[in-house]
Amino acid sequence: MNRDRLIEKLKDIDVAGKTEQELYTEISKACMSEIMETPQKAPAKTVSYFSVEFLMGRMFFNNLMALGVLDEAREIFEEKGFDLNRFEDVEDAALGNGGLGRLAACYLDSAANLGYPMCGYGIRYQYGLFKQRFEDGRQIEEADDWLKVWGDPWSVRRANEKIDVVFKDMTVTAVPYDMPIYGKRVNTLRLFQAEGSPEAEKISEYLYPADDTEEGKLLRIRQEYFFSAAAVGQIVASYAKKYGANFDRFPEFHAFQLNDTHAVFAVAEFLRLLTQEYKLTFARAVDIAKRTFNYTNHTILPEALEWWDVKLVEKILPEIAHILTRLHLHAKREWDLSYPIEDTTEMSIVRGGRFSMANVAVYISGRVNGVAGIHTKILKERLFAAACKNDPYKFLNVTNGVTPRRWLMLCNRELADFYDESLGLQWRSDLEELWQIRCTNADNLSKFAAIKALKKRQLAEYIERKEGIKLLPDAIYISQVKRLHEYKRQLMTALAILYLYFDLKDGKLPDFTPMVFIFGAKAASGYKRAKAIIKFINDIAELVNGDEEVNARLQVVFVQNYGVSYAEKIIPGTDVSLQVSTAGFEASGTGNMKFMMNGAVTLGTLDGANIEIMEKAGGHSSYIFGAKVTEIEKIKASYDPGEFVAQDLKIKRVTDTLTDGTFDDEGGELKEIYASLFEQTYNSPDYYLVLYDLPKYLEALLRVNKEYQDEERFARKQLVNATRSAYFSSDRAIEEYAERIWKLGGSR
Ligand code: 26V
Repeated sequence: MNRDRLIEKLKDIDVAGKTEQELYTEISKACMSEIMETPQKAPAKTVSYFSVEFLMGRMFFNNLMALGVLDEAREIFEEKGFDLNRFEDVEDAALGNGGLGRLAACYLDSAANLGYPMCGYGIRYQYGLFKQRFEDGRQIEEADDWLKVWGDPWSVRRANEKIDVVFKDMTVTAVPYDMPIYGKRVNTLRLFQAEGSPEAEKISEYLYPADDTEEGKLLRIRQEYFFSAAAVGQIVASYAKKYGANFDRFPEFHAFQLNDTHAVFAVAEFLRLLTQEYKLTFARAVDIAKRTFNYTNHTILPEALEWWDVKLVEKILPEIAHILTRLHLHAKREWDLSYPIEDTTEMSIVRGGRFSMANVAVYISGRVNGVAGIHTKILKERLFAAACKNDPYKFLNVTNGVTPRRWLMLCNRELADFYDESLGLQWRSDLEELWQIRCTNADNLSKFAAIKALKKRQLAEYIERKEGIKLLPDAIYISQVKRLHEYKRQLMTALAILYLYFDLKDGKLPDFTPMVFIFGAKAASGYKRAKAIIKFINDIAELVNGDEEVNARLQVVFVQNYGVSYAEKIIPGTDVSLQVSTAGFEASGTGNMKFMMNGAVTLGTLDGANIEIMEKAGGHSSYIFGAKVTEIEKIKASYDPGEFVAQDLKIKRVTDTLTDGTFDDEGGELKEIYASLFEQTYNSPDYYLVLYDLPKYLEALLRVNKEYQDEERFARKQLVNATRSAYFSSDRAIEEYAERIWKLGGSR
């Protein structure tokens, strides 16, 4: 990359008479041409990162920053009379739905920046995660036709590298689109687009098509096999071109990472190629696979674990079904020979006529990891207990991380500038340097507080523009932004807000510091209860914001279409980060890390990476509450939410609003929520202990409210969080993967 040459190219771009889209494409292409000319050292060993989601967000600003031309480009175009901020309307590449997909994007960024060779493989969905807006407080979904207006100048179609993927009933062409990931190395994210018949093209149409029908399930299986087989096919072919059919050395040059189980068909395809095309014995092929594959688990929720009916797989992929069945027998024989006394049913690949994709992954992987300390412990003790007993060294923890480039330098340049002025530039490549910032120094504190205040004003302006709501200027900004799920307990926050609302109306909170609650979340299309919770929160927002008696002290806003770009605004402008999942359910969380990096304090439960965040920030800089994972089983044994509420009339008053006509419930949403709390539905009543933890949650919120009054002390807590966040950089996480899992040694 030649920076001067790029600057010249940018200067040569004429803005006159061009549409925003034309300019966007032209500037992006100028950057791309420089990126593509960067010379590459041939890697010794490459990581292939298989993921069904890559939540890249907007590439424009990130890439200009990575190329070191963002500021200058702004000036160049300013002079030409064009404000680059207009590209804030460019669609996010939202080819993912949450933490798992955003993690993949952060890891690509870190690997490139650290100089590790890593190639991401996934699907180039024509439509990303649906766009969300609210109508009468309800979520409305619209197709995310992300390519339509702005195109995709950051990817290159590689038609000459297409590959056929063969199903029993059709052959589909997988055409790669390569997105360069610029850093110390230029890595690639390769997304395959399905081409051929209209049926074939459906494969890369939507992210997570509904799988409640057989047709839907078959489509999901097709998607998974499609990108896994395309990637494996290409990698294996290019190896064979160099080394012939001697695959013994394959693991020296390749490490495969399965980002959850969606790419587990890659295992079967790998075995198929090695045995059928290159004539290895099955046992040899399995041995090589075992030295190549690794698996990261991202959730213990039973409904998210993948099981595919053997019959269904046989229908469209008979050979793959056959190989998985053979692998099942192979594994069983191996266990029988090595571990004669263990009952291995739990770790079986085929169980009850279905393939357990997680068990395939665990069996074949050299390393299996969880994504936070507590999560890995749960994997070892519960989900994969039998496998762990047989092979304890296979399991390890790598706590997640987030890229400080997007989540600090890009989204909070004021804070980054402050660090530059205080420390020089070294911290930018080694976040540990931030430890040197003195958090007790009055000057530092007032500078930090001024930055936080500025980011809050910027956020308020943004929300006003997008949602038409003016946030209270002098208030504590408290955010809960993440996918909508019962275990994440947005409902508990909603009930807490109602509680505060009634107390304020009753004059019971005389010294209350104004609080603004900001929500952002999409509910999965078919997840009725999650949608009901959105409606409920919007009802509460209407009640609270419209009530003159309280609306100068309490405010609620649920932003529409939350995604990566919205997060880049909300996170820096937040004082308090809500991470209140039921202990044991949030594998890690990564939003919590982004908030910490931007100096929000965590108010949360001892779950996922919160535990490690609190350890690093120290008890004084976090607000911890709620049932611990070790207590939950015991609590549930005797817990009766009806009885619990009857003993606390103030809580009862809050839950009564779900049925007493406080809110109109024409759509039956509130009834649905009420049932989830007090009746046996698909889960036991209040399965996620929303009511049980509510009193303690309120205490913690009121503690924050009180302590915020000492502004300097609160700013100190925030600055401590920001400057102790190095551990949660994805650079640290990738170093761990490189060393402990991929064994990249001298590969960079
Ligand atoms: C499951 C399903 C099932 C229905 C269709 C949509 C859908 C989409 C994704 C999943 C699996 C979700 C797995 C996931 O995103 N886990 C998150 O991974 C993060 C990165 O490790 C972690 O921080 C979060 O705690 C974890 O929930």
